[in-house]
Amino acid sequence: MNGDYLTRFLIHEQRKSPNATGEFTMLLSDIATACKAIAHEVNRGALAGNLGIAGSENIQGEAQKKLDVIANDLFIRSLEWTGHLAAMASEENDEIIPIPPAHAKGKYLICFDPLDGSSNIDINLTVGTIFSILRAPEGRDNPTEADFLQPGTQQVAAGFCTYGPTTLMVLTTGNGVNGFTLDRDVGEFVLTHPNMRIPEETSEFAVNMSNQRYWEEPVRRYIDECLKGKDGGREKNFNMRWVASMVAEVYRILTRGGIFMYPYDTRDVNKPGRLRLMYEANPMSFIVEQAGGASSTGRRRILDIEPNGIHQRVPVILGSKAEVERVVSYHR
Ligand code: AFP
Repeated sequence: MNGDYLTRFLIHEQRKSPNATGEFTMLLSDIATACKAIAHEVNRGALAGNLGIAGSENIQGEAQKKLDVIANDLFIRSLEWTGHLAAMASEENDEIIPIPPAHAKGKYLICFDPLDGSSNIDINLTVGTIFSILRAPEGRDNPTEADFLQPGTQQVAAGFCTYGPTTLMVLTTGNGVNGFTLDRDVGEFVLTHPNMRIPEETSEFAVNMSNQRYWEEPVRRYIDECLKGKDGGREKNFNMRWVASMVAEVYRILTRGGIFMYPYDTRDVNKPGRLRLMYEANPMSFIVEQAGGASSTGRRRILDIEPNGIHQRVPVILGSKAEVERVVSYHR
């Protein structure tokens, strides 16, 4: 209940599953520890020489920030020894990350974006970590990339942390969405936002308007109508937000509703969208649906997509159900 530490909440959740072994609970607790370690490095920023670029690139061809690399290393090192994971997949690593032979393996796979919103680091805006947990196939000692390629409906848990004015963790294990605030004095996450729900209606949209000329017609029509508001046939006027950090946008939508869009982009057929399915779109879609919202590419439910690669990109339209359904209807 409200005010509980994360550990007590996880044990309470575990008791709802009669044959739970506690392994899943321990994994979530270890992920929370990894996020606290990342929060510490993010919050030290320039004081620890953590700002600026690392001088390397990731598979996405994006210049890595120092904190991208620091967060990635921290997340991997905090989880590889736990014995709960069979393998990992990271935005920052081309291939899947095997568990070193020295450590026991577990029954879960994790996909993660260690530091989402990196373009915001040097300007001191909210960044975060996103993670998605899948089951590893039974009896497979060394999972392959193909073992990760499960539709989002197969996720057993998903969550994200925001490193902003407060450090917050949002988590779903399939029984709704709960938010936890880090109490730095104690060093524990505290349940402060139980049972988060997304209002079905909204008058706030989030999109990077500078890409407008690359959108498909249904998205252009929807945004045009939002911009015209009551003067253009909609029953209300709209407000706009764009933080360029998905964790911040999704958290805002969980607290007051909204629609977030990184839609299909005609620039590069190999990049149907900017956001990655396995460690951005799927975990956020699981969370949004568990909070009563909806999440679609415009043409199909994101959680139903059969992945074809761990770095696959998809268009993303998620948030308040009524607005997402309106955009989907325009695609028909
Ligand atoms: P970075 O991690 O490279 O900053 O990308 C963040 C992100 O994947 C997502 O969090 C934002 O919503 C989106 O990209 C911002 O994209 P633009 O910079 O094109 O607006």
